[in-house]
Amino acid sequence: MKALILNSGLGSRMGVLTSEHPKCMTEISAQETILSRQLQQIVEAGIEEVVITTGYYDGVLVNYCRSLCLPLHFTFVKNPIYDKTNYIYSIYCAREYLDDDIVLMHGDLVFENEVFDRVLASPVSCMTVSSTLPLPEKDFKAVVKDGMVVKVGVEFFTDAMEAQALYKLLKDDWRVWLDKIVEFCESGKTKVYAENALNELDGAAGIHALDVGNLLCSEIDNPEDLAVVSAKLKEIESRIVYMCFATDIIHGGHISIIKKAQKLGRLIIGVLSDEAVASYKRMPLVPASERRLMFENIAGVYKVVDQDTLSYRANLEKYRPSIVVHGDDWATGFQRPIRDEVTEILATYGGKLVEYPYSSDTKYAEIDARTRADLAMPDIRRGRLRRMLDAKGLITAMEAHDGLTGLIVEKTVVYQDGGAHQFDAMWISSLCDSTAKGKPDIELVDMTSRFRTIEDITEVTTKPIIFDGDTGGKTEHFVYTVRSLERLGVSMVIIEDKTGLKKNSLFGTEVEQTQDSIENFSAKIHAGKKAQRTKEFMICARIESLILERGMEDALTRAFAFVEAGADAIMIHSRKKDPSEILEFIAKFREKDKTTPIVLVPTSFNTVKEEEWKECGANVIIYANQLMRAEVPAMQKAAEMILQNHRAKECDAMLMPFKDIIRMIPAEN
Ligand code: SPV
Ligand code: MG
Repeated sequence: MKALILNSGLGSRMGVLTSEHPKCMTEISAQETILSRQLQQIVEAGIEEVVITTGYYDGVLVNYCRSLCLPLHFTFVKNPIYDKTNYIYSIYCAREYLDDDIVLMHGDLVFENEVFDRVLASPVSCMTVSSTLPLPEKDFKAVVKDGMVVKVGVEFFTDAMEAQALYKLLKDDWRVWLDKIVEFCESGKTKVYAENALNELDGAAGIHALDVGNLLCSEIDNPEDLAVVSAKLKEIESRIVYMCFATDIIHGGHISIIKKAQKLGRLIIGVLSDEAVASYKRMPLVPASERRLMFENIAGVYKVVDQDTLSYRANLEKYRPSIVVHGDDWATGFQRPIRDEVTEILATYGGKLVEYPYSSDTKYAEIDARTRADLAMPDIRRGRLRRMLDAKGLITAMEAHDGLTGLIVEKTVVYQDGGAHQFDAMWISSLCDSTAKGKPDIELVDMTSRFRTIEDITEVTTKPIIFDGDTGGKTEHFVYTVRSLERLGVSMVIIEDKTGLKKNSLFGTEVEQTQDSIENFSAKIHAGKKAQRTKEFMICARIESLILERGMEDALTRAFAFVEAGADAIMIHSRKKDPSEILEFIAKFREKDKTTPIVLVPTSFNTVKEEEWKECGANVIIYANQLMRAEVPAMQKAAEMILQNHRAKECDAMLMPFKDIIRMIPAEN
């Protein structure tokens, strides 16, 4: 594709403004002339070849073009009789350089970037027209029939639209018009418009009308036009354009959409907070503060701001952008409500949404896959729990006891309110790990086996892991456990302040259970903290006082002592249905300690919703056994049905179709 700019004319209606240079060198702002703007737009469109017809002050024009130092290859063609002919003859002079697709523009034309983008994106030959501007008395109008331009000239008023000499012409269509131009010039018709030749073709050049409405696309004929166009340009350039990003890696697809958005005005980029990103996809690899820096360092980004929620409302109300830019992927799917809210807010003040096609390039999908693979690595996985806690305030963990349940925790997503809700972490429960092996929950399944379960899960997932360490065993053993868990990429171990033969807490006082002394248990925590090698690993002290009916005071005394001993978090447990003792504990603990995370396992006291837990000061909610308790009755039922019917047919209805289960876990490639 080549650009052809017609700059031979005298520009006599500009008065003194063209006394020393051609009209195209007229300044339209402090930084640019008509020509420098056109050339910059051509460069940004990726066009490298420019043919410029010259005449009036041709030497000045040529020097000026070279002085701009743009990455363009210029061909200057002088119309030697520019003062006696019209630009049809200039094109004729340049004809040997025009054997290509052409974008043709008059040298006095100023258009905003969106107009040029639309012209270049047109798959067919086109001319810019406006269906909304009034028909000018003396300037070009196009007669448009069935979307095609059939005549162009100042004399047409019927079926006509305001038109500007900005064309994209595919090679074959251009050839038809150029042949006619040649015919005209060779028969002496050199004082007419090139469009007079076009009009004789009766639409055979296949030029479509491209309606640019009220977007800026105007020629500058006189000082009044110059004032109007300059003012409009100023307004366009001070327009605020807003985009929001959640990504932690910037690739070519992002840069390309940013470049497009920059052309629409001053680009403000909103960086989605870690909490908001984690709520709809995953904890970002790079925290928001660093993601801000990435965008601040992209040339031409006007400003980078925080966006704290998935909803754009706060920032749209604050910055009132004229344009919001987004990929078109959110028009369907779970982000639709966010988009609807954006369009609704923009409509209240006349802003508009510009959507560009979402890049489904496989190389970007590969980057995403690689990022996911990184998330599974121990060093990257381990620290994410702490970061999520900091970012979200409250996180949820669901029990996983093997690779399959790990995958369910990893992949289950529910779309609500424009967000995607999912579990933040996985809980490797001693109860479920033992039950899966048909063993009682009495620390019978040894650590080697428990670590094997962790590995089965880490092999196929990326979410952070909270490990149920039972009592932690002997202090001398616990220090080894801590380091092994760190190596496995586990983020937190929870150990309970019991000693002797541990039984599951939900038995309560129905079985004999001994609570460890504050001193012993504090020493165990202290030793664990001293042994750990990574700074992010967390040891959580679990307090059994309420389970063993030792009272609130005992629970609180222990909690403060264990924090003092180095515990990074505390877990308070209860087997009552009524959550009030837990709520009382949280309130009393928070009177003195505002920061140490509080972990809950609301198996019995299951009526309180996550948001309420967050409000009252809890930080980690563990769903400790629900997947196991869901699978056991389903399996028992299937087994019974087969036994009852002496065949499998009857139980088929309650089973996952065979074709689904064999495809559920795709092979890695
Ligand atoms: C587990 O899941 O193994 C626990 C939590 O320790 S509870 O069963 O409630 O004691
Ligand atoms: Mg347990």
